[in-house]
Amino acid sequence: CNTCTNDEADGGGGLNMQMSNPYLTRRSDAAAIISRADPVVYDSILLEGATAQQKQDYATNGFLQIDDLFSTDEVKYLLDELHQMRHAYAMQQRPEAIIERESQEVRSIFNVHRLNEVFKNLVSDERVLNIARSLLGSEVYIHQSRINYKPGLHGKEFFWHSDFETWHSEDGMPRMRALSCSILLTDNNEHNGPLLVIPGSHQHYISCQGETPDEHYKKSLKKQEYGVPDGSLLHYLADMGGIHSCTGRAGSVVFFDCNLMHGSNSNITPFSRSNIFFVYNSIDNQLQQPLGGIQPRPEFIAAREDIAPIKPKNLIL
Ligand code: 6CS
Ligand code: FE
Repeated sequence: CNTCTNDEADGGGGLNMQMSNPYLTRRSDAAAIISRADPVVYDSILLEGATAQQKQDYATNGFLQIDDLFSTDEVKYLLDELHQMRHAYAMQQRPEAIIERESQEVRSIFNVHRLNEVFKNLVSDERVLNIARSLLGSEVYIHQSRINYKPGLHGKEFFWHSDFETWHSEDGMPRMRALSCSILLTDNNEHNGPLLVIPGSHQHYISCQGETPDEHYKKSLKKQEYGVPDGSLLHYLADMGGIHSCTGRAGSVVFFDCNLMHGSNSNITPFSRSNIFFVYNSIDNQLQQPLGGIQPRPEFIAAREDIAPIKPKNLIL
């Protein structure tokens, strides 16, 4: 790559990464749309989990919703844990607790699979883990976990974005071989800010304009302003795929590809929209250096240490 400067050469973890990296982003003031250069479903006959139909739906749409996977009693048990954590962490002002920008409400708590025994167990529940392993075609580990509380009245939006665009540029995640598993712990209806997705958008990678500021996560987790897709390209994707609202009862689960364009609206209803998110990453897709020579994000946002395959457990919570 005889045009890149030194920092660009080191940005992707070495010159060869720069030359072979189809997912460069935040490198200039120009946005671009690029075809996905990775499979969506990494098929493996060895790993039971998703059915053939579920794999086909996930490959086509970029997401898969399975309703009522967890019972009402299990949801209540998990919700109690959620509320206990919120109270404790808000009081302690820990870095993992992200406070809403216009209120003192807790927006998110990160790293819950390492901070809480119940959620540590939940990531190995075969009802979700095996779907993830079978879609990613390998053993998996947790790249990131978080509770998004989206509290009633004050829960603010998450603007449109591709998670992979952030995880590739700010965490050095090499390829599109990760997915988010969102477990609905309160009813997600058309009023209280459910996950909005653009079906099929996972097949297109939007390279974003601008340059990642230092310690970007201190702002982006409250309101993302870099790595935000260009409006005309968003329009193009939405014209092509439409917008789908992932509404569902508490206990339902939405699996979505790391590159699916998604977001959610603010919640002005009095009813919280609280979901827990586990990001399963293939064990063969571990983090390298972020793009552009920026500092890696903290361990509670992007796991680099103690990486090991998660073994499935048959749990009744
Ligand atoms: O920066 C991140 O990793 C987080 N940001 C968003 C908006 N979604 C993915 C992830 O939680
Ligand atoms: Fe996201």
